[in-house]
Amino acid sequence: TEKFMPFVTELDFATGKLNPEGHVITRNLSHMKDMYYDQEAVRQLLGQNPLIYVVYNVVVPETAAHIQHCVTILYPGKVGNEYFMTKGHYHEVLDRAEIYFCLKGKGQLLMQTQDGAFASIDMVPGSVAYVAPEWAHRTVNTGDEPFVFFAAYPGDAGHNYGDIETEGFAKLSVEQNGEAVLVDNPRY
Ligand code: PAN
Ligand code: ZN
Repeated sequence: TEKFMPFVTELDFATGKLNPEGHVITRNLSHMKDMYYDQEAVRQLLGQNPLIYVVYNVVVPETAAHIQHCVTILYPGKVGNEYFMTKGHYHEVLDRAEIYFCLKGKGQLLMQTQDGAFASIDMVPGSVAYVAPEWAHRTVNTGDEPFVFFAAYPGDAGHNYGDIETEGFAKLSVEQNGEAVLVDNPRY
């Protein structure tokens, strides 16, 4: 069999972009409108349909032998008083862990398990967070500049968005008096 050859991707620290860009995923509000709590605020913002995040994925085979890696640029903003966030997911192969390394901006990493545990980690440049096996994960931009983080995870992990689409996360990250606070999700 052919050897898979080593290669390098350049990450621009100023923007978070990868070169080559790889597989690019963009998420606007319309891609995740049901995930925000304040549906009236969603309706008001949908005309403008803001870009919420972009993911640059280095393309490698999706097998256990490989390590998927990517950069997420999560833009600042709010829907009502809820901060812009990623969709969030469990890995399709539930016990596949992940590392998140914050490069720029600030945010929160929200995590939960199927048996009801919840955890959150504040991320600033230099924070290296370990998403342990079996934890769903979502990031939130609590700052006023792009929140940029690098991620690496097993090649066969896959993404399960369905469970989060139906259940949401146990906590919402909202601005209260200029501060980011976690509140119980009334719909959870
Ligand atoms: C990350 C996420 C990325 C976007 O690379 O996929 O930040 O978030 P969603 O996938 O939840 O939309 C990761 O956790 N990969 O496994
Ligand atoms: Zn993941």
